[in-house]
This record gives sequence, C-alpha cells and structure tokens, in this order.
Amino acid sequence: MSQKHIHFERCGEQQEIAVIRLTRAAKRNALNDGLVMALRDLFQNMPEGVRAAVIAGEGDHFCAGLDLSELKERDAGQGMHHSRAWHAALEALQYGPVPVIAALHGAVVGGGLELASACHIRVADESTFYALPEGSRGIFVGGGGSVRIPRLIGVARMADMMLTGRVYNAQDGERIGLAQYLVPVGTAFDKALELAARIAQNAPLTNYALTHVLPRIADQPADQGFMTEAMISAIAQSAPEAKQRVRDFLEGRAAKVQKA
Ligand code: 1HE
Repeated sequence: MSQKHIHFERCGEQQEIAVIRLTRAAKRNALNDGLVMALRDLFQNMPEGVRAAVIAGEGDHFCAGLDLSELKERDAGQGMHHSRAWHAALEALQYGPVPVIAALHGAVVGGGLELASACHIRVADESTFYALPEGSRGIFVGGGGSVRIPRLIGVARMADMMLTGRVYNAQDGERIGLAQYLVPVGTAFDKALELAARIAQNAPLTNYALTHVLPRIADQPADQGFMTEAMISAIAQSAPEAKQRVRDFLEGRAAKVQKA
C-alpha cells in the first residue's frame, strides 16, 4: 500500500510487523495536511494480523516537522482545527492497535519530534539531532508536543529547547530520555525492526496494557492509579495465553531472563 509521501509494507515471518516510511525526502519529510491525515487513516485502519509497527523517514532526516509552507495561509480558527487534526492523528498512533517504534536519524525537529514522542519506543542513530524551532519561528507546538515531550524530558528542558533554540545531539538526546536506544549511524531501522519482532511475540493483551493503560495510569493520582493497575493486572493474568506462558516457564519451556 502506498499513499502520496507515505509507504506501508508488512514484514516478519507472519507479516506481523508494519513498516511505515515517510517518503517526502526532498522536503525533509515535512508533514503537510495530506501526510498527517494519511498517518491517522493508517493507524485507524491497521490490517488484521499486525502486532507491532516501525516508523522511519527516507533520505537524510527523520522529519523536519510541520510543512511551514502551509502555515502562512491559516487564520486562528483554521489553526485551531489544524492542531486538533494533528492531535487526532497522533492519538490514533499512540492509542492505536499496536506498539510503534520510531527509527530516528538526522533531524527530528518540531512536529517531527512530536511524531516521535507519540511513538512508544524511540531508537536513534548517532546522526540524530532534536530541536523545537517553533520558539524561534514565533509559533508554538501544536501536535501534542507540550503534553508528550515534558513527560519524556521534563518541562524545564522543553522550555529551554523552545526559549533558546537548543539542539540536542544523539548522545545527549538519549541521556535525557528523548530516545531509549542509541545505535551507530544507519542502524536505527534494523534495531527498530529487531525490537518490533520481539514485541510482536508478547501477548496482545500485555501490549495493549502497556500502550493504552500504562500512560493513563501514569497520569492518574496514585490512589486511582493503583486501582487501575489492579484491574488491568487481573484482566491480563486471567487470559488463557498468560496462564500458558507462566506454565511454560514453570515447566522449563520458556527462556529465563538473561543478565544484561
Ligand atoms: C521544508 C521544511 C519544513 C525543510 N516545511 N519545507 N520545522 C522547522 O522549522 C525545520 C525547518 N527545516 C530545517 O531546519 C532544515 O530543512 C533541516 C535541518 C530539517 C534539514 O536541512 P537540509 O539542509 O538538509 O535541507 P534544506 O535545504 O533546509 O531543505 C530542503 C528542502 O526542504 C527545502 O525546499 P526546497 O524547495 O528549497 O528544496 C526546504 O524549504 C524544505 N523544507 N523543512 C517546509 N518544515 C503541529 S505544529 C508543529 C510545528 C512545527 O513543526 S514548526 C517547526 C518546523
């Protein structure tokens, strides 16, 4: 399946991994309205059998953020709807059917960082750099960045990035929590695929709990969080697949945790 500026394919032994590529390299994968809607549609209509997804950018950069050529035509009302359209697309990704891994390289800036921060895991290669140039362009984030990015790196670091135009390189990005994995140049996609294959083997209910329930627990007051945890924990362990997996371990058929 291929829409304009987005390419979708499936891989893995059972075609269980979706690979989504931004293919607008000439414009550094800047996200225009069509691309944002295509991403929303894709995550809302993920084919049956997909268990994990990888999103990557073609060319030298992951994503240069909002297509600034579209920004100049918008009034305040249209701007509001535009931001809400980004929210809908990135919520479709974050609270979609499968865990999503971002494979990052080059520029991960503005809306590109908003897209990456909606993913569940970020793998960055050493060419990656992160910035929020909205601050210096006289605008603000509008793709959910003010909600998601402080949860990764804290309010102070995000404010610094926007107030001063600070750019984080790949090493510092991993250090502060923008990415969970730092890998050599050119290997982020392979590492993301490896992780996706691993994630695809989990019980679907566990993956659902981690992508849909965990972030909501983290946003709840502790008392409510403990209650939600108790409920999802009970639901997960009551699944026949969970019982089988525990039996497999107890009877020596499942892998032990290996020392890192
Ligand atoms: C673009 C965009 C874009 C590149 N919108 N056209 N994002 C930004 O403020 C980042 C703006 N982009 C850059 O700083 C640089 O392009 C990069 C560091 C990402 C890459 O540099 P480079 O030297 O590889 O490429 P380039 O020569 O700057 O750009 C190549 C082409 O892509 C050029 O077009 P051309 O027709 O002259 O070839 C650029 O104009 C075009 N291009 N980035 C439109 N972003 C939901 S709210 C989110 C708010 C934001 O994301 S604001 C931050 C936007």
